[in-house]
Amino acid sequence: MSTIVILTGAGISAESGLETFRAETGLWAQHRVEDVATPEGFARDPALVVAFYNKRRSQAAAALPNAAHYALARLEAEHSGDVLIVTQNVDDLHERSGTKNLIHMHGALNSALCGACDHRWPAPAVMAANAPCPSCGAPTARPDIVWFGEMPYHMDQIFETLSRADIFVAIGTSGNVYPAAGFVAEAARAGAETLEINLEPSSVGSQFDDALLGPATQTVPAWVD
Ligand code: BJW
Repeated sequence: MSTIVILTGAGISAESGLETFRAETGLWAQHRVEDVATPEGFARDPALVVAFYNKRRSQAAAALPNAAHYALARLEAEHSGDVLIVTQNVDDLHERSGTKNLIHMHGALNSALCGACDHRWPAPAVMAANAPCPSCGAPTARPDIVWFGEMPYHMDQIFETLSRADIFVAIGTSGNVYPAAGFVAEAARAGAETLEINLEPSSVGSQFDDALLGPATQTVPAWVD
């Protein structure tokens, strides 16, 4: 029974209408990373950061899973071994398409986190800056998002699964952000076959055994079926 690890990035949700980060007109062309995706940016201007994630939460809520999300859910349901999907995305389109074994390594728009006591709770549709934590009462609620310089979630479980992976597939991610960009090397070291599915080769594309180029709504169902 084989173990399949799938890493997804913003490209899998692009055809659901959610912007990627590094496209010419993507999120990083509209906002300075340092302002909206670092703990220092949040400390400087919490209202700006909370507004950035409120807008993205409402866009994600209005989006629908696409054929690529559904194909991965089908793969998980039908594969006789383990399938782990590790997403860098903070939208909930994988779970809404039926995926169960899922890790949100960069956090989730629908979750709030207390910067003081680490308590988590469901984020309201519109978060307020400096809202109180429902557990400890400190005015330190923040989006439950992993910003630059912070430790991504569930790294032990991810590396443990990569160490016994038979197949590793990266879908719609540019390979610019670590530690996710290093997963292909980790999987290859463990002896896994590696496949990149993307519109174009990523920054770490040469490290994969194979590539399937094209829009995810076509390439992912074609690979799964
Ligand atoms: C399609 C498509 C279609 C489009 N079909 N495909 C120097 C060297 C190494 C590391 C570092 C370094 N200096 C600093 C670091 C660490 C830093 C880092 O990597 N920096 C780089 C800039 C170099 N990383 C961190 O700080 C991380 N933490 C960390 O490292 O902790 C220490 C640690 C050490 C060792 C082990 C473990 C931990 C934290 C990173 C947090 C990233 N956060 C963000 C923002 C928050 C989430 C959010 O707001 O949504 O996460 S940044 C942003 O980039 C977001 C994404 O999840 C992430 C990746 O982006 P993604 O998904 O790849 O999107 P794009 O836009 O880049 O690419 C889209 C792709 O889709 C493209 O390839 C298109 O071709 C494709 N595509 N349409 C198929 N239809």
